[in-house]
Amino acid sequence: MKKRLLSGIRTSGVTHIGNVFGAINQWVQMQNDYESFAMLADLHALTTPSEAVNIEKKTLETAKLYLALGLNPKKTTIFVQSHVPQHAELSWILGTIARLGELERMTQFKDKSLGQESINLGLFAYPVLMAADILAYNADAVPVGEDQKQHVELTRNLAERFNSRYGQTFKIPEYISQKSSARIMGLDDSSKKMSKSAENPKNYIAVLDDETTIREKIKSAVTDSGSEITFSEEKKPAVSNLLTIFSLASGKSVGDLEKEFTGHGYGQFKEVLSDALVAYLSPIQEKYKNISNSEIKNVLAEGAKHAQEVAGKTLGEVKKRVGLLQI
Ligand code: ATP
Ligand code: LTN
Repeated sequence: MKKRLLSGIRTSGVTHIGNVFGAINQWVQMQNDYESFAMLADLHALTTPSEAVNIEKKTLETAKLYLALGLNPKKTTIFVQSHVPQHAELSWILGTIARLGELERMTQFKDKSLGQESINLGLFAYPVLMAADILAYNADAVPVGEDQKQHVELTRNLAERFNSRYGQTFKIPEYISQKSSARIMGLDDSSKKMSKSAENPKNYIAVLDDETTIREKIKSAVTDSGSEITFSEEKKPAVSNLLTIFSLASGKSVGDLEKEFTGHGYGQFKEVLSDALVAYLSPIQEKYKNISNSEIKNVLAEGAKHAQEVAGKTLGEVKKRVGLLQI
């Protein structure tokens, strides 16, 4: 029997190349070998209300991008989190075994609540809902970027705690990442990850950015002192990040790129990098444009039906285990 994969993206902000290289490309590769579920995390998008405007539009947009980037609905169940009520139900049950202390230690919670006047319960409980997303499908593999590793670890802990308290129920999921692409840094600040909630759009290249925007953003990307184009995360974090992006977009190795650009300046390097990004993103944008709303809604309706069946089965088992009345 095939192993199961589940992952997802919050449907807020824009989908950027960090999301593609860090997460979605892995799902595309793995969909041949795994029974795959790709979720659109719209309930998670609600936890940051300032970004939560237009969730509906973002959900359709992100779902179309899943297809344009190569997810095949025949191989991957593509669905919207809020269409499967079992996620919220399981989240409540897992919330009864999660501890305040462990949730307070989550770095994403600390980062996102920093400087906020009031912090909503949803933001605090975010990782519990994420654990429910994963455990409702008994997923074996969760391919995500490095920033989500801590949440997968929490999921493992909750699954183990549940199993030891109520009896063997959940599989213990594995965090999967690709070292080279797990953490793409911001173009405006190479000490922080590229992020869809960055205030400055020059932080990221969005998958749907047009050619002029891509060229402008790469032109204004920060570099390091010195003029050599060499990979060293410690000494040249900004240039190393650009080399990583270049390598992922072009398929060339970082070593080959270093050789290719020996003796060349940043200006020329950035121009060729822009060419590579435009060449990488244009066909994806073309595919995206050709997907209609009705096509994607059909995919999501089919996906929701299948996801509900699978998650429904797990929830039935979980409710029995915790001793809720069955009639
Ligand atoms: P935010 O920064 O506002 O939390 P985000 O840009 O991380 O948003 P998400 O929807 O939270 O976007 O992430 C979707 C997936 O993309 C996750 O698996 C996440 O780990 C991955 N990812 C996000 N940013 C990066 C990045 N800079 N490098 C590699 N992977 C990333
Ligand atoms: N929190 C994740 C999105 C997400 C997710 C999941 C990823 C929600 N539920 C379940 C993997 C598995 C993020 O990328 N911010």
